[in-house]
Amino acid sequence: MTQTRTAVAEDPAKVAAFEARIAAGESIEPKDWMPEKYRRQLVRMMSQHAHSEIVGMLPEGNWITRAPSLRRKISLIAKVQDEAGHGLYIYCGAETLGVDRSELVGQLLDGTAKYSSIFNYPTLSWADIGVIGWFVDGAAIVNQTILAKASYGPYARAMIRVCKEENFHKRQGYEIVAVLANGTPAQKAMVQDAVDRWWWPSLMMFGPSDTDSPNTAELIRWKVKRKTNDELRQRFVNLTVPQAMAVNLTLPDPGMRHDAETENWEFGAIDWDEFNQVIRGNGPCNKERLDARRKAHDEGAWVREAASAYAGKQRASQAAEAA
Ligand code: BYC
Repeated sequence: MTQTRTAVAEDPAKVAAFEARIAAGESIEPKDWMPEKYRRQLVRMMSQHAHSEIVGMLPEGNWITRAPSLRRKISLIAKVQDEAGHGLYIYCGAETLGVDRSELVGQLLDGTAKYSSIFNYPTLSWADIGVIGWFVDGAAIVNQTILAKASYGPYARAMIRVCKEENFHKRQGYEIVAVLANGTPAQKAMVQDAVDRWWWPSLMMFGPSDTDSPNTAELIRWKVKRKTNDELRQRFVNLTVPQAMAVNLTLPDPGMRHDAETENWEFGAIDWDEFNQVIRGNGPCNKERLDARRKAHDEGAWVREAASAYAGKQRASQAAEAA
């Protein structure tokens, strides 16, 4: 089955029953009837999410061989391995919608599928590893805690485990940041530089502003998204500003101010031209990331072949036993 099934007129009674289930807060499960557009929106979102987890292993993976101590190396290996696990759960979840993982991976490798903009920036210093855990996993927690209440059961359930692991990732990142921020002047300058480079791209992770987000209204109506891009971005800013203050680091937004009435930290204008360039494939590392994924895919062909051959033998021996 492919994502590009031809649109057929849907039975209005089935659509109404589906909408009523959503309104009642019921969870939609793989064998339940669902509108084709709901299915397609989920395949789009879940596949992009899975791709982000897998591509997201690359910037941090670059630092495994250069981690400054055995303890840091062990934590970083565990974190990067967790991201692979998240990608696999979410690909499995997407497959419950009747799409094949190889098709989705093909779309990533041929450049037609998106993955999170954040992973198209380079990791220039060890401090970047701390800041990614703090900002990027912190942003992911804000987004994914809400997705754990999404109307599609397999996606929501995957998010529960993912969020538990993301909490460890965030803490290992923030701890690296706190140690560097209390270290030598050179360490403090290194971590401040990482904060300056990652702050704005982290805010872009939440997607375009609500007024420019074509998918939000439909996804909110179907309770896939429970908060808008701007609502989640604001929540992330509100949580992160005090954390920056606690370690005496400055966020690169001189106009930021606290609004006593709304209790929000108001932030400056996001560079949407930069965001659009990155999601169109023109970010600093888009080519490098896709080249790395294509190389890994080609070099892993023998593993897929061996696994298929083994599964074929298992099937044959089970059939022989049953005969
Ligand atoms: N980057 O209508 P909109 C992680 C696209 S990995 C790239 O607002 P939607 C981690 C969007 O797809 C966590 N593209 O879309 C891993 C759409 O394009 P199409 C990744 C973006 O779906 C390793 C178009 O722009 N998290 O945590 O309503 C190490 C219009 O946007 C981005 C997820 O994937 C972006 N930042 O909302 C460390 C969460 N933003 O498909 C950490 C799941 C938007 O129409 N996804 N686009 O061509 C979501 O929550 C939502 O899909 C989004 C976008 C908020 C991202």
